[in-house]
Amino acid sequence: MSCRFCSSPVETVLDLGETPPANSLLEARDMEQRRFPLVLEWCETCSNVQLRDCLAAEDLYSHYLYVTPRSPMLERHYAELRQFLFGGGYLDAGSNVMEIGSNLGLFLDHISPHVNSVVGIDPAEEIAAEANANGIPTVVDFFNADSAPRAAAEHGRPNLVVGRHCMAHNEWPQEMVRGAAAVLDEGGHLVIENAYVLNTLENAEFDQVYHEHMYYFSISSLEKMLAKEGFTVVDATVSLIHGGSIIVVARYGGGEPKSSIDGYRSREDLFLNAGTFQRFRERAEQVRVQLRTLVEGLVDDGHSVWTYGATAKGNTQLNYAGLTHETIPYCVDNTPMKRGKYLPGSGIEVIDEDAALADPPDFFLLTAWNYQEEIIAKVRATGNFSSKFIVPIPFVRVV
Ligand code: JHZ
Ligand code: ZN
Repeated sequence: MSCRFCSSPVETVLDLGETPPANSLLEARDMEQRRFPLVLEWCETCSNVQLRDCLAAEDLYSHYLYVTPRSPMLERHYAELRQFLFGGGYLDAGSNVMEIGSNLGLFLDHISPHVNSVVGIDPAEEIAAEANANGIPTVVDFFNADSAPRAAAEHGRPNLVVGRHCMAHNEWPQEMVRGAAAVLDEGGHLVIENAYVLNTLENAEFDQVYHEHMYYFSISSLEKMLAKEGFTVVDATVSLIHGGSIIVVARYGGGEPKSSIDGYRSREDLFLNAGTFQRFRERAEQVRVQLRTLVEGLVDDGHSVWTYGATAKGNTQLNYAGLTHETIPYCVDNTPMKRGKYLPGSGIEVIDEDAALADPPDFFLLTAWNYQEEIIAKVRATGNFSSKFIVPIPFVRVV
């Protein structure tokens, strides 16, 4: 296979086998599921890290089940992101903001009191309908150079386009960048937030690999893609959200990068090499073996183990470790749309948080490890001090 950005040959980093798409939860456990290979590759020439086999966006997102959770950690993140964007002069009270893949519109809801206007574009019909019902104007569409100008004609031309955790969700992310170029004037900004490949590798987050994630961006790889469409990366910051994310600000029509960008580039140059990818693969294999051994051992000894968080990541963990409903009967999740459904691959039944907290298991496997503190605090606040938590990433441990 070859690099989708520069056509050079690529190397396989990690092969997680064939799995169903992570957010395709099942109505019934015995429903037929299509499986697709999950293979991560690295291009040494341009430092792009990509998924080998990409599914069509229509198949992945038209009936999407991921809705942004209500979370204090996310609320804090929105406030920090707003302060970063206002502090850098990328947003002000007169700004019009357009969000790509806005989901329920929680970020737009957060910033709307501080700016002139907001609009979201999201292909998931049911979720966009809910956003509109909650007062966040949301257009049902994939974001590209056709749909963005249509939305701008109806809702106003944006000064800032933001795409949070969606730039990697498409085989051809350039199309989203072209959509931003089609609606921004010179001096307008495109802000991209995405899981940061250095964190993914450093923390052995092999579970960030699932079919929705077709790219594992660095600042260097984003910079090259953005430059082709007339954007210059001028600023960046990192956040702990989702296991470590980068927030990159790109100015349309050129600009002067802050000196910090050089620092990111040189760290990436140093870190992205064959040895790093080999260690990543070895650590993923270690987690696979340890997780399976620990959970099966606990269940053999008569303990109950459920998972916490019907996450996309969790499905990669469970399917790679070969854990199913035979050892783990339930997954706890507070998303109404996921309740009563079954996790793809493992067939684990998703149950409501309240029901689970009333009659908890001996162990929770924290498949939503990115919300570790928040979830443990929530469980303890119900008076449950007995359930222990298995945290799988960056290494398997019980807390
Ligand atoms: P969460 C998703 O990944 C998918 P996932 C997507 N592809 C992506 O890129 C990242 O997000 C950013 C539940 N929960 O956000 C809600 C509780 O039940 O880690 C969610 O289903 N109780 C877009 O799926 C899940 O956990 C709680 O208290 O790996 C969290 O999913 C909290 C805080 C969450 O993402
Ligand atoms: Zn390449």
